[in-house]
Amino acid sequence: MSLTEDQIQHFYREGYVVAPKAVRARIVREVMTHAPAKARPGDFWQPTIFRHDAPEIDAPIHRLLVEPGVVQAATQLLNSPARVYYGMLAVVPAGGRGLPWHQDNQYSTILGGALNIFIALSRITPTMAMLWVAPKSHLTGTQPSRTSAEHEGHRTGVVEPENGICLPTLEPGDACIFDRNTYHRSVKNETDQPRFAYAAQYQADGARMATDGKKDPSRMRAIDLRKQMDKFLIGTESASATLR
Ligand SMILES: O=C(O)CCC(=O)C(=O)O
Repeated sequence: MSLTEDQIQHFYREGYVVAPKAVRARIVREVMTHAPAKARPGDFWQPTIFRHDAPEIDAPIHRLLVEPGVVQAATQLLNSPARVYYGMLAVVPAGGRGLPWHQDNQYSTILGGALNIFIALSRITPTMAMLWVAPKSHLTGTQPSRTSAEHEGHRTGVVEPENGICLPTLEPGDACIFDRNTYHRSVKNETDQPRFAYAAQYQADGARMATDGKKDPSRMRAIDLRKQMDKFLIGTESASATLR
């Protein structure tokens, strides 16, 4: 997926951009032959997190991190080779709650460029724990945060944004790309079907951790991770050659 100049300007100006058809339908279908098994009973958002030290675990799901169109968009927006920072399948069970308003940088602060690509794996309507974003909230940098009383293990902004908008329906493979400082949340899944999405997070090649000013050596370039993951995706299409 190659983003247009208009889409790139929207991302920088508003802090997010919607990218239809970011992931090929065939790849979404393949991922969705594995993702439903990760849904657990419960009434709250459920992650299945990529492990940098064990990329073979759930590779048929985490392959989205190295999907060429996704990496291409990250590379364009970061204006540098993209390093994989974090990846997770995010399921919101039927009737379950999503996450409170937060900036990803309120969990761990990365300086020098980082973003999140929220990929719909099922059709996500506004009442299905859809993603909300607060336009332009990236412009004020990383804001004070606290642990959320209602969402165990999660952070939320001390001051919630007042200009949040709910995204329109996303079809499987559509994505919303947002800056690591853009406030976002998801609300309740009011339907009787689980919501499936994948959050693919990248940082610029030279980005550093605010805690110690160092580069994180565990965060590989997506192009290198793809070569590793190809080994665990035997029988499926290899895309290494098309990655830059
Ligand atoms: O899965 C969701 O509903 C929200 C994802 C999210 O907040 C994140 O990836 O930081």
